[in-house]
Amino acid sequence: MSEPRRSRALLVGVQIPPTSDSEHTASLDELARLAKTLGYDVTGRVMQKRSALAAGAVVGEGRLADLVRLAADVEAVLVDHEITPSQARNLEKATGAEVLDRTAVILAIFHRHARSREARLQVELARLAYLAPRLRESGAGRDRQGGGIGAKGAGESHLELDRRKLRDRMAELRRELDAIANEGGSRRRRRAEHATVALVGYTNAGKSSLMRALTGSTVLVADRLFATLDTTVRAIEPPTRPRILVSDTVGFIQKLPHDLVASFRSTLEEARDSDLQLHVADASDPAFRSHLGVTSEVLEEIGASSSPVLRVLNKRDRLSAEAEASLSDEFPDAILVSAKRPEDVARLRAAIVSFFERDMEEIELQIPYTRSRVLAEIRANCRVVEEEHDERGTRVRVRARPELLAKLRAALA
Ligand SMILES: Nc1nc2c(ncn2[C@@H]2O[C@H](COP(=O)(O)OP(=O)(O)OP(=O)(O)O)[C@@H](O)[C@H]2O)c(=O)[nH]1
Ligand SMILES: [Mg+2]
Repeated sequence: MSEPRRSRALLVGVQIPPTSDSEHTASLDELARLAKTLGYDVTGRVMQKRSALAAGAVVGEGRLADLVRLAADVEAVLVDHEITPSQARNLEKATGAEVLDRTAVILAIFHRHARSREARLQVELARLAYLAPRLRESGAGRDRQGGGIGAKGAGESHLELDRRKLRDRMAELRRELDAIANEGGSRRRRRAEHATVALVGYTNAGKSSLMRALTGSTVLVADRLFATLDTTVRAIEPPTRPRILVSDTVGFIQKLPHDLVASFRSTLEEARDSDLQLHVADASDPAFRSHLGVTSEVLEEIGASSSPVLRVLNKRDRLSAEAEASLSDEFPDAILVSAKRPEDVARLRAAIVSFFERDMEEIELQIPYTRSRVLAEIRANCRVVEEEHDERGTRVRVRARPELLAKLRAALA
């Protein structure tokens, strides 16, 4: 039996100053991985240096001939930056292949990987946000046949109608997402008493693998980009006292469009509201330094850059001893781990626990026997250092986060 033939794709990259050669190549390598995630076999690359992007053509005349020749047997041409509808049309005409820009490729992956209702709504919103500014040009032909001069009262032109429909649908999607976010908001408030850690970082860095290892959850781990689109929250296992909750969420990538980031707002709130962010990077990827930079930039963009950060350099099992040593020198505050090594995961767990230890306070509480519920809550959520029983009730010395201690004090007052 033969495998169904995979689709083939040609990559096109235009290097515009101040992008360096190595940045340009890294960006195309990434596009190749995005293509592979979508199921394409990449057959070649066309690269060109230009001083600026031209209005009509993606590449210059000379390169276009090469491109057309190389595109003869591919189904898709993937362009590494955003292009206008007319550029896409021109290129489609010239090559006979489907033309997608980088954002369209990412959106197609998101569309394929979205599972939950929230993720699906977020992806649809992102797709419409991508289409909206492109509607003018692609709808221009039909616009002329629509409500022309003298057609007053005949209503809107097709273009206006399309635009209005798009706006309405986007507003509806935002309302639905807000409603989901509100449910999430009350969940999050309930969690406010717990210590929270957010796993954030570049796509494929190993966030979900660490999530599994730290919490024993069964979130999806896959060697493809944007495997995770939903946010999962689980407590660290074996349990800590107090409990520490870990969240795993969508990954980042270079040139992630602002609208796409914005549409994942509610899932990324997890990162914003966390007490500690673990910035996970794949240390075996030569580009991981720029990945760390992108991670910080995106977090800043969504207003989630105020939490303390612990850098986690993952996949150390793929590094030589020398590489490990030089990374430890370069990133003295980072923790170097492999999600596949239990002793490393234990070390990461210990680092997380000790981060929260620093924040904890110790107090003594007197709990009357009539308040057994409070005692149960203390046992569940605090570290009990000492416990004594007498005729008045139970006296405990407990360590916990100040917010929780304040709540317990109030409950006993
Ligand atoms: N060798 C090695 N591979 C790892 C390690 N951690 C994760 N991987 C692999 O890297 C790939 C991506 O891992 P994930 O945990 O899905 O990465 P992620 O950061 O959640 O990625 P997205 O959800 O797509 O953003 C998988 O094939 C994992 O098995 C590690 O420490 N060592
Ligand atoms: Mg993941």
